[in-house]
Amino acid sequence: MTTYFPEVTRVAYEGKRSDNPLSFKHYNPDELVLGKPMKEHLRFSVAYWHTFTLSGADPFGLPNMIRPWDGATGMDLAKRRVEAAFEFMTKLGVEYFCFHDRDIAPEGDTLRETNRNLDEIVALIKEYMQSTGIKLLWNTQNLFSNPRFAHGAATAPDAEVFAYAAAQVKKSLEIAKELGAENYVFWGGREGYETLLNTDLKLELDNYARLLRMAVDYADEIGFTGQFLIEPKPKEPTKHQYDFDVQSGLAFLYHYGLKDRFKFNIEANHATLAGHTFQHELRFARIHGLLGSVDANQGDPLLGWDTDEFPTNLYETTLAMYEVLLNGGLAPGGLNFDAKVRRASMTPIDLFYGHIAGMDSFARGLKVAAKLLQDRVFEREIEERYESYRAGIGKDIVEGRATLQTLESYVLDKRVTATRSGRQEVLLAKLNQYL
Ligand code: XYL
Repeated sequence: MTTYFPEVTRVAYEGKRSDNPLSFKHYNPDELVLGKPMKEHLRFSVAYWHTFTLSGADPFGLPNMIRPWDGATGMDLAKRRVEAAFEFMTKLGVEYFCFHDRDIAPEGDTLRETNRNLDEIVALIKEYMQSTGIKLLWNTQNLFSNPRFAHGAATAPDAEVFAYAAAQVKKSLEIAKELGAENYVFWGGREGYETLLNTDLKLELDNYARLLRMAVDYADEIGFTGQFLIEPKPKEPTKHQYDFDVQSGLAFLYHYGLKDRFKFNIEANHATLAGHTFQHELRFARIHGLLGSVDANQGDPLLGWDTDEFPTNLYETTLAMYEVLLNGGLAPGGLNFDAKVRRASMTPIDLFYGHIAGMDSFARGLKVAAKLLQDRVFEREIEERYESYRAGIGKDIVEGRATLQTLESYVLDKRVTATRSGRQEVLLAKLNQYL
């Protein structure tokens, strides 16, 4: 049997004093945090596309990644990638992975041929899943790379393109069922617009909702019970993506009656592209009971696009895990590394380094967040800050007894001021103390 990563055995926890770059400094899978093993809190997943199909090509340069499956083509390439993927995940100790339909098998001349290719690779993946115990966190459909999707898929002006997209979703749901996917993702791809001058906005939004409705109906029909997830992103590739952020996604789900079937898959770099923090998007989804899963990566504050870097910012991973803990965990969702090594990190071993950096950063974030929660650092502050709503006039407001008249009589002869500090600086310093 071919070995794709001979220089790596099994990445193990060696603690923070180790200087072995192929070891974990913080991620100790079975260590208990708040009574639960770290691996169950974190549920890490490898993104097939960034790790096994990325070429390194960018608008300025040709493919440059050096990969142990180089030289193979077509179905042979697809099979070698599967073998390499399971070797990689086993050596890294990651129990989940995610893919788009087009990541795992090449397209044929017709959809029928393409689906045949998929069937062959899915059967191979299934064998590897059974022999390794590695599970599918989610799969999804790529409705954006093929030129037929230049104007969008469900939101394309051409009904035949809609039909093609729907057929792809059907097949991907069958794959999800076959492989026991725990979730199923819809990221908007090219569902958005470039200019309103040629766009029937209402029809496009209605059609997008129609495709999502067809997907949940078909899932019910075939008995696929995974959690459906919407992944917001404000822009890129289109100027305006329809699933802009969690707040606008919520309006969409409510408006089209899809709220009970979908939760959110939140990506850190998409949050920052939308002008929010990662924590904002997680919090917004969480308080509505719709935080489903996370695409764990980070953007670069100096660049305006989706750089999909491996997450290493401990402030972000800490505050993310703080939300995840308050959410009661992510299961059946997880932390999927929708992240790629930089173009200059072109050697195969860099794939391990990237994931190790991300896993350690989230493990450290988990430990810090757990301590912050145990000590109720922010909870106490927030409780005190809003204490006026627990008695008197505040209680009347939240319990619905107050009216504009009763509130007017309450304040008419009072001096109402704001003299209590928000203590932001104290809290930031406190956070630093825990890090
Ligand atoms: C691209 C998106 C995708 C989704 C899956 O910005 O993050 O990779 O995660 O379609």
